[in-house]
Amino acid sequence: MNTDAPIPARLITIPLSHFCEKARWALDRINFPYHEEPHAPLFHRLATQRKDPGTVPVMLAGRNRLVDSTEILMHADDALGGGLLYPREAAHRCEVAALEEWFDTELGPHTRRWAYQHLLPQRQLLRELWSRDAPRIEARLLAVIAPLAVRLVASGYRISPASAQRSLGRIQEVFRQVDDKLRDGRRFLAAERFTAADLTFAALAAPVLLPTQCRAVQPALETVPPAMRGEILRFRDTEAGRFALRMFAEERSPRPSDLH
Ligand SMILES: N[C@@H](CCC(=O)N[C@@H](CS)C(=O)NCC(=O)O)C(=O)O
Repeated sequence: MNTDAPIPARLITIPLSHFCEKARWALDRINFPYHEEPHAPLFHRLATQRKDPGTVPVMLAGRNRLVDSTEILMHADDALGGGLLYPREAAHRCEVAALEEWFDTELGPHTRRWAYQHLLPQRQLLRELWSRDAPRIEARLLAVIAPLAVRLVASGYRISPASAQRSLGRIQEVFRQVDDKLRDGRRFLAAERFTAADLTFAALAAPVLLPTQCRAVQPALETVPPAMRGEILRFRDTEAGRFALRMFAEERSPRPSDLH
């Protein structure tokens, strides 16, 4: 037995979460050894610690406890020698980090709020999405606690028709600015090659695009309410939307089980 084999990190996730897809994609991309521990919402709190921020992804890697997706990407990149997700050159690295921060704070929370506004009333669909890939016991208990989870999600993310409408405007503005960046024909946002900036934009835009290659749990386009479907088709038909879909198609390697 090879006793030097690295112990895989533990990645605690909610399968529906696009921030978790950001971390998962990064780890898959650079072959960082990890094992995913998916949980239904609320149960993720039992898998994390009181002193954590309460969100996932959380990654436990050796003695390191990373409680934010950006920390996870930076740690994994560093651990494998650097230069994989973030350019080594300082100016480029700063640009990638700034774009990642912008998408984390401006895109991710608004795509989530917009998607939940459409999905919260679809109780059956929502429960199916929250249960998928979760431990069986949690999926069963969701039948009982789903109404509480819906209330907590609605209040925690301050979801209402008016706030979702404002979020839609904020997403459209990010897409417009990304459209502008891409206008000069560049293939990637901040460097000659794929970086954490491209990955973060695509992963956090996933709720408004539903890319086929996305490994977060997501609804099928045909199953979402017509107003949501119409908006998704409009986002897919923008430069930024096409860019994110291309990132998924070209830069998200297939899962091993899809290769057979
Ligand atoms: N800044 C955090 C945000 C992560 C985040 O918001 N995660 C959401 C899921 S998309 C979460 O865990 N929500 C559950 C909760 O707040 O209880 C990161 O980048 O990791």
